[in-house]
Amino acid sequence: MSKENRDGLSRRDLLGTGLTAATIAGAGGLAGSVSTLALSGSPAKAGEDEEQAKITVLPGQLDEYYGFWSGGHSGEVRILGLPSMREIMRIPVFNRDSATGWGLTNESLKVLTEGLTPATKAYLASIGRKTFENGDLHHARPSYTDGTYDGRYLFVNDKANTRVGRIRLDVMKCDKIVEIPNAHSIHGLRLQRYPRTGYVFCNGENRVPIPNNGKLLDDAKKWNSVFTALDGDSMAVVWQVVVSGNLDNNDADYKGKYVAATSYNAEEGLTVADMMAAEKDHVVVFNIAAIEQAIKDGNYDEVNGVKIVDGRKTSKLNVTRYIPIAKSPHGCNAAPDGKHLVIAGKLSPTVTIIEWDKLDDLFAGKIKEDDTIVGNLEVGLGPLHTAFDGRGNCYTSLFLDSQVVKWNLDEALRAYQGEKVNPIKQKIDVHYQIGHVNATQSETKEADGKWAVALCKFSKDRFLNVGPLKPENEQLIDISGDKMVLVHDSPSFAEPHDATMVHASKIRPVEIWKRDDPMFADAREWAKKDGIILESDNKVIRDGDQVRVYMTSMAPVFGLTQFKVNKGDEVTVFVTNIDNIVDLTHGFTLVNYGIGMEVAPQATASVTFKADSPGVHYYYCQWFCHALHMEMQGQMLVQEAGA
Ligand code: K7E
Ligand code: CUA
Repeated sequence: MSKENRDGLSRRDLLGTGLTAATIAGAGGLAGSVSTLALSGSPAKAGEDEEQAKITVLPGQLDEYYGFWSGGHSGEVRILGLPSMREIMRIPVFNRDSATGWGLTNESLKVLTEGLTPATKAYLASIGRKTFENGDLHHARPSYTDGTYDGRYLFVNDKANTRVGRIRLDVMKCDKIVEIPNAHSIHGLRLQRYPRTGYVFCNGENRVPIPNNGKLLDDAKKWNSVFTALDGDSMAVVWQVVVSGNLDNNDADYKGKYVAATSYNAEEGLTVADMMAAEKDHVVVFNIAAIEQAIKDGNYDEVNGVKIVDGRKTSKLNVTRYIPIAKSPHGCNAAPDGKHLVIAGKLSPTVTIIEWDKLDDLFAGKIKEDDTIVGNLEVGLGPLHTAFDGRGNCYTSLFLDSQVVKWNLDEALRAYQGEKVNPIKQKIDVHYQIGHVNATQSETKEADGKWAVALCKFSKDRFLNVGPLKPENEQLIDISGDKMVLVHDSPSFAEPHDATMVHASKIRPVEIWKRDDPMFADAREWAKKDGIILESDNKVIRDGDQVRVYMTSMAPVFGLTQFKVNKGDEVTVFVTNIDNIVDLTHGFTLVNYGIGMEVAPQATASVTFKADSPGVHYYYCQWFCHALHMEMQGQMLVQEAGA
């Protein structure tokens, strides 16, 4: 590793002391301040073996937690095990996936297309596409019942193309994607915690004309951000609220009454300079019952088929409140005590604590916005997100300082009352420029304070050099004791955006598909029409120039080892894996046709294509399944017209 860089400083030489954190910040042109606290970033030598033993999951042993990782602009979700940090599985969502055929199969294309708006479908058709090919998945949140995880679903946002997806945790596959009308770019995404999910709350980040149909282009003052409530069961948009300013992150309380969102650009400007003009921005609070009442009372507009309630600052409807906060707030995290909400300052070196229960009085007009604030603590530079350990401590990521700061919530409340306490307990270096921090079960009433994960935007020199594009770095921190201890570095390809860690006992995936699964309901419909029994028939059905090819797969043979079609036919191949054996997945890859798909045990998968390339085309099973896996193949014969 070269010692020189643009600053004439080696990053590696600069690790591990308080001075260096400030030097890095300064060298990078970032505002620097020397922390007054002693830092304790590197694992202490004594006890290091003990720490490594704690995170060692021996071969054959299982992890204690599922970590659901947001894949950022890769568009996917990854499942890691904690504490080993082993990547166990990838779930394609907004991306394409060569291994599983996500984006190629009829089943996945249905998920990827059915929830798009008519305008988007028309636009995509005009450029010859069926769906978007990219996504930006920032936040993955497991569903709740009564304030803790219930193992049903994982909801995810797409900042790039204004969508929300749902992953079924029984099969670990995405089963629904909806585009959110009227909003522009879904960023913050959190879930109703009580009584259950329930609502999925989605922050539309950018301000646009509503409807965004090519009018009002020069009148930016009339543009707005939109907050959306989806029904997590049906994935239908239930209602929207127009707000003032731009929405960033959000979170819901533990009583099912309120959602709060950080909001920047109170100025409603278009340029960064305009957006930074005012001293204060806001936390927008949404009163769920009041919004539902406004809808009942008919106090809404209907735009693109969605009921929109006016929640701007000027609204008389009493559905929102704007709590002034230092400008450009970012993270919005409900504490597991059920009482407090922690807002991270981003540009302000502070966290601000809001008490949920005071919001009743705020909406009743008994107190002022500022009266809901019960704490304000200076924590360091660039505070972004906060995690909790269930023992009253908070862990806030500091982007500019490249640190995680541990502070005590109760002491922060007391300090705000004037008591002489120092709520800051420890700061630990992380590498480097941390975005999210999260901890095991942190976002539930069962926060258990075992492990935290620092999701760092830069790895710089922490791993072998792989060229100009470096991996990011996710770091495991032991938070079970008095002191945080950094115990593990994991490189990560774009992007370890955020993660939620769920105790393994909460997640109960199946081992084998059920034959009546909704994922392949369409295939069952086709089979019924064609008089086919998917589990046993191997037949070609011709219907004009539409050809449906039904076959089973059972290691190591396809039920059909050859079929013939005519050039120009529209062919649909249905493969049903009749192996009733755990971990016996087959595949179907059609050579020189750009087709490959996964067929897991007891699943049916299908793909439709035009047989425009004549000749002999082999298909084979690409998923290793048997000693004779190589021999698991067949041929599609495509006959030239008149041949
Ligand atoms: Cu902080 Cu998109 Cu979660 Cu980025 S948001 S860090
Ligand atoms: Cu079936 Cu490989």
